[in-house]
Amino acid sequence: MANNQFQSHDYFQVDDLLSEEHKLIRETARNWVKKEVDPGIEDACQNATFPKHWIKGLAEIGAFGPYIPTAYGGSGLDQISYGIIMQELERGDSGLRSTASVQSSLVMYPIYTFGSEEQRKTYLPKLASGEMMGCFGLTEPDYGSNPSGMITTIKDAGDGKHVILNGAKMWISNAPFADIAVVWAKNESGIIKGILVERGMPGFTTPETHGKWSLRASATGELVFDQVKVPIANILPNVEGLKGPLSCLNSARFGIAWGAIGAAMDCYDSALRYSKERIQFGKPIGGFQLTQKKLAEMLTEITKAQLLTWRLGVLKNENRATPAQISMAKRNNVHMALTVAREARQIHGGMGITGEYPIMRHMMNLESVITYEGTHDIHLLITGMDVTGFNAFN
Ligand code: TGC
Ligand code: FAD
Repeated sequence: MANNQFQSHDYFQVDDLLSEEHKLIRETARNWVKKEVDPGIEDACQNATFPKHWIKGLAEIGAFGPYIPTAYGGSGLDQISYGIIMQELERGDSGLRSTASVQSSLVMYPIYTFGSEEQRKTYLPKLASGEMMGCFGLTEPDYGSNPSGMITTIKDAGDGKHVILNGAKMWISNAPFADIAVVWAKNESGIIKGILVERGMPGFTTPETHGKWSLRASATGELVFDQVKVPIANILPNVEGLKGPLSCLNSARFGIAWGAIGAAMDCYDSALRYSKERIQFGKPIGGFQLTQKKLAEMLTEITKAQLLTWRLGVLKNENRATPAQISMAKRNNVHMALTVAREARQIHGGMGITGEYPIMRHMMNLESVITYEGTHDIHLLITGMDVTGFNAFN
C-alpha cells in the first residue's frame, strides 16, 4: 500500500476515476498552494489578513470561473475540475477556497447564467483574470437561514434609468475589497432580483468584520446601502425569485463538498506523519491501538467522501445533480472534515493547538464552513424534505 504523503489518502485508487487533465489541474493547483500559500498562511491567519498578491496566482491557476466558457475569460473546464481546484485550495486554507468559490460560483456564475450579454462581456473577463474581485450579498442581519424574508429593497428612481437600493447585508466574504457585489433585493412587488453594485457608487459602503476566530485569512464584511442609485442596466435580467441566489448556492456548495476533503486530507497527512514520529512510552504513538483507530476512521471517512463527491461531479457534469444531493454532500463532507480535524488535533497532543501544525487553523475555519452556504441543520432539513415530502423549516 502506497503511503507517501500524497498518496496515503487515495486508499481506493480514486485517481483511476480522474482523467489526465484532472490530474494535471490538481498538480498545478497543489504546486501553487505549496509554493505560494503554505509558507505565508500561518502569518495571514495570525494577522487576520487576506494576502492580495494571491489573487494573481489564483487567476493563473484557473481558480476564477473554471467552468465558465473561455469566450468569457473562464477556463471552460468540467465540474470535476472545479471541484479538484477547490479541494487543493482548501488543503491550503478554507479562507483561500472561500475567496475563489465566491468569485466563481457566487459572482461569475450568476452573471454568466442570469446576466445580459453586455453584463457578461463587461464583467466576466475581468473577474476571471482577477482584475476585478466580487462578493455576494444574500444574508442580512435578521435573515440568515431564511433569506426569503430579506428586507433590502430596490425601488424605481423615477428617472427611467435607475433604481434606489436600501438595506444591509452581513457576513459577506470578500466584501472589504470587492469591486462589485452581486446583491439580492426585493423590488416594489416583493420579488427578489439580483443587481450588480459597484464600489464607488455613492451611499455604498463595506465595513470589515473584525474579531473572527475562524476563516481569518478571508476578508469578511457588511454591505451597507443608503439610497444607492444603481442603473437599471445593472439588474440581472434573466432570473427572479429565491431560486436565483439558491442556484448560485448549488454551485458553491458543490465546490465546498470537494474543498472540505482538502482540509481533511491535510489534517490526516499531518496526523499520520506525527503518529510515526512522536515517541511515548518507548514507541511511536502510531503503534497504539487508540491512535490507529483514529487514523483508520479518518481515512475511511475521507475515502467515502471522495467517492461521494466524485459521483456528484459526474452527475453535475451531466446536469443531473439535484440540489438535495448537493446538500447531502456539503453536509456530510464538512462534518467529516471537522471530525477529522478534531481527531487529528488529539493525535498532535499539545502541539496540535500551535501554529506549527495546520490542524487548529483548519478546525477553526471549518466552524464557518459548517455554518455558511446553509448550516449543517438546514442541509439535514433539505434532505428530510426531499425524502418525506414534508417541509420542516417552518
Ligand atoms: P422554497 O420555498 O423552498 O424555494 C423558493 C424557490 O427556490 C427554489 N429552490 C431552489 N432553486 C435552486 N436551487 C436550490 N437549491 C433551491 N432550493 C429551492 C424553489 O424551487 C422555489 O422556486 P419557485 O420557482 O417555486 O419560486 O424556499 P424557502 O424560503 O422555504 O427556503 C428554503 C431553504 C431554507 C432551503 C433556503 O432558503 C436555504 O437554503 N437557506 C440557507 C441559506 C443559505 O444557504 N445562505 C447562504 C448565503 S451565501 C454564503 O453563505 C456564502 S459563504 C461563501 C464562502 O465564503 O465560501
Ligand atoms: P441563523 O439562520 O440565525 O441560524 C442560527 C441557528 O438556528 C443555526 O444552528 C441554524 O441551523 C438554526 N436554524 C435556523 N432555522 C432553523 C430551522 N428552520 N430549523 C432548525 N434550525 C434552524 N452570506 C452571504 O450572503 N454571502 C457571503 O459571502 C457569506 N459569507 C460568510 C462568511 C462567514 C465567515 C460566515 C460565518 C457566514 C457567511 N455568510 C455569507 C452567511 C451565512 O450564510 C449565514 O451565517 C448562514 O446562512 C446562517 O445564517 P445565520 O448566521 O443568520 O444563522
